[in-house]
Amino acid sequence: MPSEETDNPIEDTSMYANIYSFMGVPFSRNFLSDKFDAFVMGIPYDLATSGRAGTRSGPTDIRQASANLRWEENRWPWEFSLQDRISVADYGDIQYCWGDSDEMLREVESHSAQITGAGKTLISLGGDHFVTLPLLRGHAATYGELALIHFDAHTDTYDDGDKYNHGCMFQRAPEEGLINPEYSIQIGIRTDYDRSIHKFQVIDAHQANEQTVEAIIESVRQRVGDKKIYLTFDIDCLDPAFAPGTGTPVVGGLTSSKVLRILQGIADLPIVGFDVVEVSPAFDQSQITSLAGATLALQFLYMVASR
Ligand SMILES: [Mn+2]
Repeated sequence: MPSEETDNPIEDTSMYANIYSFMGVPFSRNFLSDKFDAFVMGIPYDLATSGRAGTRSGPTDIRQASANLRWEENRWPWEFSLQDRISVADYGDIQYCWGDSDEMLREVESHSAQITGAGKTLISLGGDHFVTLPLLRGHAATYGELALIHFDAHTDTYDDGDKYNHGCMFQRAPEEGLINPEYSIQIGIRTDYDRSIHKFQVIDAHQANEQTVEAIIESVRQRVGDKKIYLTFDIDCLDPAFAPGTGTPVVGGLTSSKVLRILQGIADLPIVGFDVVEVSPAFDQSQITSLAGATLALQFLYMVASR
């Protein structure tokens, strides 16, 4: 993994050769220079998974699937070219001793705090959803308490005291003062949670599938107010038809078309950080899920570029 700036020496927009970085952008960790506006960072971690593991391979497979998206100069339906607006680098993957979740937590928090502290936007590729906890710590260190826009089949507000659990982050994050549930919204939920103590607004999967894109966008805008926002996207928000390659799939989810339209409709909100998590290539078919993950990460970059 490059530890200093190295411009990609290979000018190749091929969809099948020289596939290393996300969208073929240069590898760089030089967040202090003016050269780059945004960084895409991989977190190959799956030690907090409750069910099927495998998300450590997510960043690599998402990068490879992103090659399918390289040829299109103006990504449809955006009416501009990403590289005309912002400059993006691939930060590579976070490294930690295998098995050492505490080191992963420290590394992710440190890198994300430094990148955002330098005024750069960070798009992170999981990894299981537990990686969002140190990402929120890093972003909150720069921006203070955030609103959360959370796409998921699960609320991830469970806390049975486990130290490492990819279902506990949004119980812990408010306790740590990283996010405020009163300004936060969860979309696509279709698993049980304790409604008597739940402080997040929920648009469950049935509601999200019935409501118009415009109505969902309006609910998000109302909820977040004028707070700065972190957006986390568990790929299992999508129906398994659109994202089979994930650890804890739940049927009855959203379509990829609908979430792309919702995201485009909230592009102007002050979202300061993004992640897409829980892509598990070993359970994927024909890279459907990795392509969905890559497309979402590219959508996040276009959202940033559209402002
Ligand atoms: Mn989930």
